[in-house]
Amino acid sequence: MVAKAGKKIELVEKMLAGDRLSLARVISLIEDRGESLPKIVHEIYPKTGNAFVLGITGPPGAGKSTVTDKLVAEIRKTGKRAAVIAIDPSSPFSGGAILGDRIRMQSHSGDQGVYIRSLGTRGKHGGLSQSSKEVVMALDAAGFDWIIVETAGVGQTELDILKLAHAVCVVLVPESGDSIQVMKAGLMEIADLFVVNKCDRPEADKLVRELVNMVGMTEAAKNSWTIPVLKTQALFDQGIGELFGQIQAFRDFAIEHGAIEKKRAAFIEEEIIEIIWNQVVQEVRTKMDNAGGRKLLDQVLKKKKSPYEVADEFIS
Ligand SMILES: Nc1nc2c(ncn2[C@@H]2O[C@H](COP(=O)(O)OP(=O)(O)OP(=O)(O)O)[C@@H](O)[C@H]2O)c(=O)[nH]1
Ligand SMILES: [Mg+2]
Repeated sequence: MVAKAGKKIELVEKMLAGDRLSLARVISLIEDRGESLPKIVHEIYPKTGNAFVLGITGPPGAGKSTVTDKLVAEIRKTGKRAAVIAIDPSSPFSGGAILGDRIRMQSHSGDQGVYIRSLGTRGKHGGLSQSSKEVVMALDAAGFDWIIVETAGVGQTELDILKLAHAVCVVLVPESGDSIQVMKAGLMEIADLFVVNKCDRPEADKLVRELVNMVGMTEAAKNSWTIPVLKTQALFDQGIGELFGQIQAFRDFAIEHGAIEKKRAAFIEEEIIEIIWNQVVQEVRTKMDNAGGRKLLDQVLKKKKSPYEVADEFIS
């Protein structure tokens, strides 16, 4: 897995020149995690660093894709280019979300300044976060100013968003349950902005009040940015302009305070560690597969040695 200098990958060159089909193929190559991956990243990486990455997370069916679709329209009004990645769009709530997302985002089809892509479930090679991080790199290099990453906030995925987003917007709905649940889900720690969507439904104001209270309580700890709680009816295009305004305000604030630079550094460090980690694991497996490893394993299976003893022996 070494990225040697030499012949440039034609596909990447075309992608950098703005060819969408090449971009799609580069993304597939990143997802497949094949042999060309290091070279692809090698060529893409120097062109990155311009895009602002916005994570949109929240419970299944909260309206994340609808909000995203309307945000893309706002971004386009500013003349900037937007890419959307939907990660693991597999919620049963909206019935085959990949198709659903396509339909919802159809308003942008034919717009060269918009690119939409769904990323499949966790592949067998490497984690979801590494692929999605490298796909973000590709989109950044391809010249998209905004990259919106949608993840369904269930379990671990909502934390994955922190590994690649410069800002995180948490979308909730009146029926999300009381705000104590929100706190439990750890969303309070990851949110830079809260959106209460589907405000056409009852109980919306109650959730807004609770969130505002909670934000107030944690404010002292966060000591800077006041997390806004915004009301939207994404389906009816209500409140989106305001939301985009707050997202831009957060971006400006974060840039001014050096927070984006810090995040970039942290993401790259994580990426390097992941690359090393994957190679080490690969190497250990290969060595384990050798006769010696097999013998050691047998000794553990026969209870002659403990796993720790064998691990120590193996390392030395
Ligand atoms: N009443 C109402 N419905 C909405 C609103 N926004 C979105 N919806 C609907 O809610 C459903 C789910 O919306 P999505 O945008 O797919 O939600 P999501 O969070 O992306 O869903 P998953 O990706 O499956 O987790 C769709 O039927 C939308 O039309 C809103 O403001 N009010
Ligand atoms: Mg969705």
